[in-house]
Amino acid sequence: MSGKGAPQITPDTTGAASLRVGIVAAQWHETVMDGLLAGARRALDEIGVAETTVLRVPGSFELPVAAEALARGGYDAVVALGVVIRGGTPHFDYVCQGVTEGLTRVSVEHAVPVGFGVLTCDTEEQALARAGLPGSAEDKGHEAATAAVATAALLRELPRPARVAAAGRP
Ligand code: DLZ
Repeated sequence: MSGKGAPQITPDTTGAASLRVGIVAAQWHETVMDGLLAGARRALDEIGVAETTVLRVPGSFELPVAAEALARGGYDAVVALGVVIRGGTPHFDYVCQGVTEGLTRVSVEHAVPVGFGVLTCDTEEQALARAGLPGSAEDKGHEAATAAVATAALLRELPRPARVAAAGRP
């Protein structure tokens, strides 16, 4: 995918202070992760989100279980951050697939938006270019946090019965 065609997203900040947002972040590839995490925090500050919890899991494969715990715990949105860099074995594909499917499942089953800030790259250079660091072309942590909160604000507009039904709760 290229970054071309990305929208300019401006979340409805009304009531943003009351949103509970969780960040789940892996620890592999420290420099890139520092950039993603800083970008996500900056986005939440700009929007005015007051309450943020950060869970640092070992690797990206552990992101879905942490996201699940936050979604189950009543958080309004989750931002998932990780960096997976292709190696010489099929491991990359299994980790990427597990994370993507796991986060999608959490989001849909709980009707809680999960911002997808997981970089899946062939090289570290590609990851650095997307990390929101000085010299990076893109800031995927900021994008993921903005998308998650914008979607949470949108869902909050729905009548409560629709939200509860979407999450499959009685
Ligand atoms: C094992 C592994 C490898 C090889 N590469 C990465 C990576 O590039 N990025 C990442 O976030 N995690 C990696 N991991 C760790 C797995 O995500 C996971 O933490 C371990 O397999 C333990 O479950």
